[in-house]
Amino acid sequence: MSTRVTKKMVTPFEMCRATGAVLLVNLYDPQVPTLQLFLEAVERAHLPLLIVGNKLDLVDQARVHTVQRELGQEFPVMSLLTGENVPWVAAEIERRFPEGSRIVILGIFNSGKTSLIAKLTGKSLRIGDLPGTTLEFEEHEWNGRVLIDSVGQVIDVNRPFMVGYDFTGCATPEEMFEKALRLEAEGILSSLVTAKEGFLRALALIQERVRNGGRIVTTGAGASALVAEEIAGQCYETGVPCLCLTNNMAQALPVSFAKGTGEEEGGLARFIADQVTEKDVLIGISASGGTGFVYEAVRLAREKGALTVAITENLDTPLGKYAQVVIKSNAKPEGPSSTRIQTAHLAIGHALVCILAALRGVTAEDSIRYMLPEKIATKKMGIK
Ligand SMILES: Nc1nc2c(ncn2[C@@H]2O[C@H](COP(=O)(O)OP(=O)(O)OP(=O)(O)O)[C@@H](O)[C@H]2O)c(=O)[nH]1
Ligand SMILES: [Mg+2]
Repeated sequence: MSTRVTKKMVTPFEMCRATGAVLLVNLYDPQVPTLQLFLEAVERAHLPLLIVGNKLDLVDQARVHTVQRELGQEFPVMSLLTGENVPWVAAEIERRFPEGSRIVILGIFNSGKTSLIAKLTGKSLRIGDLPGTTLEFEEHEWNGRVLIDSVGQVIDVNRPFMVGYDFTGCATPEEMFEKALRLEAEGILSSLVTAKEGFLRALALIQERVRNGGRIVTTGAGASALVAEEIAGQCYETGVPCLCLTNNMAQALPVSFAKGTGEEEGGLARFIADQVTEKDVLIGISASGGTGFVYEAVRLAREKGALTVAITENLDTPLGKYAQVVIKSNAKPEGPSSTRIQTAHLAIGHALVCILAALRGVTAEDSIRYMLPEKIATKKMGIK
């Protein structure tokens, strides 16, 4: 089974026979709606719970308060990187969960679940900033207790999270249809707050680049490739020079590119970054923020002076770190399938291109002109 499939597998929460839970909150990118689902699941399972905020080193006190307010809970905060408050948290885990406890460490990927277990047990474990470093539940002995590492995407097996929507309570296809469309719209609306600041920064910087003759280059993989194509298409229809390069086009581009795609993502990243000049804008789109060639192309393009923008759901990822400006959607929670995220990314892309066009004073007449087919005289069939 490939790791990708493994990553998408949902491990039953109850199967790990936990008697207690620690929920780690990534203060840097808390993803409150998803945390709320974790809280509901823990409550339904009647598990004693300790909530702990991590990555204190990356945020200020005001941020901590905002997250606590949004989550409706006060909780201790620590930094596993600097060690701040970690001894206190370790003592608190011992105090709350008696010997013999089976404590499941929950939290969205990259919240530091495995880092916490490594710190407590002194073990050397697989830790990394790619979403989904831990792909299975793993048990670790600690002080007469068992710490259970979990997969960042596991939320609640009582709900059908393998699909984009939870149709619980829908009796007819009609109700499902209404719910699906409402959920898609909600994914866009809940991105309003998280995306706004990055969007406005990106807009101003892109406007300047386009004014100075720069192009917009878009990239993404799979469903995000479709978003990349759509953004580029809209750019073209509003008179912005653009280029879209995705792994969907492997067969249509040079051999070295196709080869690079199949063998390692580095070749593709280099190919994309090579097409971007220092005048251009590279927009990398990745729902997870962990698509290798996308974040690597962004890193390389930024190195040569291009403006780099990420559209992603997850700030605390390689793409989030490498891009100069991040436009963060907030379309989760919905489990491994990401329909709502793509819908939100499309809406963000449409807004970007249309606002750019409005600010450039593109008129209806202009835009019709950009869309009209232009005839070019060509030879007759059969003339060699
Ligand atoms: N700045 C900072 N980084 C941290 C802290 N704790 C963990 N990290 C980093 O965050 C990343 C994710 O850590 P992991 O322990 O792998 O997170 P996880 O929750 O197990 O992630 P998954 O296995 O993907 O679900 C790693 O790069 C860690 O080094 C912290 O307190 N501050
Ligand atoms: Mg982990």
